Amino acid sequence: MQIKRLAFMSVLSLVLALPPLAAQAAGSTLEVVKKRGFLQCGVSQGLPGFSNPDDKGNWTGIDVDLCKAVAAAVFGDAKKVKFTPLSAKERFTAIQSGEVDIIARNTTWSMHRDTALGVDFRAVNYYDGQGFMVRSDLGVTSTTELDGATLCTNQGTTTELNAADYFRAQNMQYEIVAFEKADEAVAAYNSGRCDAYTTDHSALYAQRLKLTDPKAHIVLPEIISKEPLGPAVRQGDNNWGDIVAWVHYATVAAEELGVTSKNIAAMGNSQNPSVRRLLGKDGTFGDNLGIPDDWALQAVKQVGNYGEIFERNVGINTPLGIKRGLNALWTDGGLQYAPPIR
Ligand SMILES: N[C@@H](CCC(=O)N[C@@H](CS)C(=O)NCC(=O)O)C(=O)O
Repeated sequence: MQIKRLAFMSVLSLVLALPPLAAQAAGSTLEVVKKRGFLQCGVSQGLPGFSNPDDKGNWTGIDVDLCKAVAAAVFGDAKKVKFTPLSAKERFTAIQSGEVDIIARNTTWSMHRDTALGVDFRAVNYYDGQGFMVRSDLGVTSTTELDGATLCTNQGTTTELNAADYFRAQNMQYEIVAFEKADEAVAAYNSGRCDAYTTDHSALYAQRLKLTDPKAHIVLPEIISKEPLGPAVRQGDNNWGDIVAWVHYATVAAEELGVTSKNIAAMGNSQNPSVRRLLGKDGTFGDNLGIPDDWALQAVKQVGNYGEIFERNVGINTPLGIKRGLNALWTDGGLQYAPPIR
């Protein structure tokens, strides 16, 4: 009897020791964001197609749109977001310290970052890989011809580490010149300081636009690494991570279901159960996340589905001119796939 009583007491004290759900939520990122009235989003210092400010300070890009979509889901207003430009080196400290609520900064999801830096990666909004760019008149057509090359790149990136692995595996010599600011790396390459510029493939196309004569440079065909780029949040706030991940998935699900920013009003009358759940007509999916039930509707209406976001920022009709490739929907042979909303 005594033992039973003790066991009951210890279960009871455990239950009492756990703060109620509302109290747990009080210090949550969602509550902080709601109280502040806007989302604080960490982005790059300027990478066309991903996060790039114009002269008036308006940011555009695929990463910028992810944050706008989260703001639309939380506040019903995609404009309720401020952007903090971060160098590659600064980005993890900024999320750890609470300076930003999310980093959407062409950041590679790697095991070390996910497990040792106090951050959680929750989705991949752009599947990429590392490549090299050289001046066409160098006469090099493959990375296997880069023995002895000097490479310009950014500090604090996976790029430096991959280059080391690749040249070692190929038994080739190289010298790396790494800069804290991306613009310094581009300027150094542009002035002939390095034989090659190396970074994520998408960023090569973006940075080539900044060169004096973009047409005088070619991107070599090899991809030497996997760079799944995605948003990261502070470790330990699962609800906030869920919101960020599911907002991305909602944009992918919308593309899968043929829901666009243009037809979304008419889609509200759809009897397709998947569309109805996505748009918050059936179920309590928003409520489960702690945000309004029209969360996904607002994200897609104000920012677009994944295909619209991709095409607008980096797609074939933009200066970057990138094909969907790995970022096509899984139904088209790509890797973009949304778990079911049900
Ligand atoms: N995906 C890689 C590279 C990310 C990175 O910082 N790339 C540079 C080179 S293009 C960049 O975005 N620079 C833009 C900036 O710092 O504003 C990583 O996560 O380490």
